[in-house]
Amino acid sequence: MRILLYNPDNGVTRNFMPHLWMFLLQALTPPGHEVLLVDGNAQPMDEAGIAQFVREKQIGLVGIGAMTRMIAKAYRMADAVRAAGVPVVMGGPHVTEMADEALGRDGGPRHADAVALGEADDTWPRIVEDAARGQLKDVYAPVDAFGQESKPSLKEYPDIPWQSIDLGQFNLVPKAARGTLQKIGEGWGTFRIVPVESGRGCPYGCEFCTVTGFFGDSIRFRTNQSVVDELLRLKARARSEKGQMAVFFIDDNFAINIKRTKSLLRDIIAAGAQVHWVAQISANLLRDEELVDLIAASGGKWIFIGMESIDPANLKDVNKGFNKPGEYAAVLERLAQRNVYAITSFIFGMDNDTVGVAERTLGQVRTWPPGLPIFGLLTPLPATPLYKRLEKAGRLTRPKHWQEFIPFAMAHTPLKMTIEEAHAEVRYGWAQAYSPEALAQAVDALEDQPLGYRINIFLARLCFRGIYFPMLGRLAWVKVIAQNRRTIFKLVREGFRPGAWRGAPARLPAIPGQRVEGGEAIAQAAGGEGQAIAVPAD
Ligand code: B12
Ligand code: SF4
Repeated sequence: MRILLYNPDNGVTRNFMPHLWMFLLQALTPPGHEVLLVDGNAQPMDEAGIAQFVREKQIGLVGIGAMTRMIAKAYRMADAVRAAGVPVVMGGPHVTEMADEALGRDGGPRHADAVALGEADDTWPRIVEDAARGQLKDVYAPVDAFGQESKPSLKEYPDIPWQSIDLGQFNLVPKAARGTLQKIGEGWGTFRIVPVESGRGCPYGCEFCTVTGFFGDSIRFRTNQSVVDELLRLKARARSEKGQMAVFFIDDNFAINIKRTKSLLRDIIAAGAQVHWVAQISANLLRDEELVDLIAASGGKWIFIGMESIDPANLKDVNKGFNKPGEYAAVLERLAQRNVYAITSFIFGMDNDTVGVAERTLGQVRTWPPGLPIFGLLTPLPATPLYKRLEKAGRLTRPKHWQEFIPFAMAHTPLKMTIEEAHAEVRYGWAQAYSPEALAQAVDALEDQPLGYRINIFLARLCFRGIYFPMLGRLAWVKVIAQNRRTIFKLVREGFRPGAWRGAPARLPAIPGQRVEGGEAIAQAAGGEGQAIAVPAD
């Protein structure tokens, strides 16, 4: 049987990184079946397009995975596939929480023939075999022989064959430049950001987050060896195609067990498996100097930190009191001293937020080393404690907000400002943090650093700007380049100055004797050429 795994586009930004679930399920598919992957962010497709695709390729089963924000598109695509006579199985966080919606058991139309609940590592082979026999069940739940919920241990993690998978749709280097760039240094003919997981689960249970409920609070890790081997395969692939690979460790909290993270990073260094990487780590875990040393030495370049708010009362409200705004500056400085920078994520529209929260937050951000601030609105995702609290209090204004997804729009009323005021705050945050002046300041703040770093922070900021201000068309890029022409000219002029590409490499050495290979890739890793991303709450 030929299977299509499809991830819908998010409708806001382009793809900068493929979704891991597709590669994982592909690797877990029983022999005898062929699996094709289509990521809508990289290969845009509409309903007619997918129906034609499944007919032309003679697909026997379509698997669709989606987050809440893409679920409306996912349902439309599923409907088109089913109308073409091909069964659809859906999985991922949204349908796990809203299985009845996908199966049409809540009074609405049915979109999926089957739903895979939770982690599907163990159920997927069964789903494929049932589909091949034409006997798909409605619901596949990960349970053991006694009917108890079971979670894959990750100790036996499949080898994702990165060396041979078709990654054509995920090259971030524009076609026209590939030939020339292949010849530069170790080669830049391809640049890919690849998701790798080293563990699953987070016990913190922040009120707005799906993760603790979905993956459970028991944390599971792959073996160090399995992660190291995967990185080595990725490096080999990059070398063979004269390109670059960067990794996004998609673990929700990459340092949730500091001892184990240190041991993994040491093993990566010992095996020469360093690539440039990004990971999500909560601020409280970055107090550990040795951890930060190892992050830098093993290739860590950007750390995503879910700061959420600079107001301790807000943090307490959402069960994230372990975040201490008083220590944010020290954490960021500790990273910056090792040339590791931070993607700092903030949520507005929290219950203690009042008008002016964006400017108050920016006031702090401006005192920190330059990074990539991002701003979102508190969103009640289905089945989260936040959703339940707001529902009980009658505060949801759009209880099924996913049925008509609107980017950056509240679905409930905050306590101390109006919905419109919350929207204005988020707009202000983006507009100020990504204005030409703010970009110029970020570049200037790194005056003592090699030019490459400064170019990277500039490019990353340009790309991140697109999370809020869509930059999907050529015209949008031309406009933004024109607005930032002064900084661009400045960087170009400096490029011709002798010694411009050298400079104090890091204010603190990483671990002596260790060297990370490759170019300064992670700024692109964070955004990618002509791409923009939106990042999770951490
Ligand atoms: C990496 C990541 C991203 C990446 C993008 C995705 C990518 N290219 O990988 C980035 C950083 C861009 C991102 C952004 C956002 N993210 Co995000 N992200 C994640 C993260 C950390 C890892 C995803 C992952 O690969 N997990 C590992 C794989 C193995 O798990 P999985 O995807 O769930 O797949 C398993 C099962 O769900 C199932 N499955 C999944 N799909 C399918 C399909 C089929 C057919 C079947 C059978 C099974 C199946 O099988 C898989 C194996 O067990 C998750 C949290 C998490 N730990 O999952 C959040 C998460 C998915 N993100 C979330 C959110 C909210 C966002 C943002 C909206 C945040 C924001 N405010 O901006 C944005 C939106 C992005 C956008 N523009 O669309 C939420 C989604 C909750 C929900 N109900 O939708 C999560 C769960 C985190 C959270 N805080 O709750 N994210
Ligand atoms: S927001 Fe981050 S720290 Fe909080 S529960 Fe989710 S993954 Fe864990």
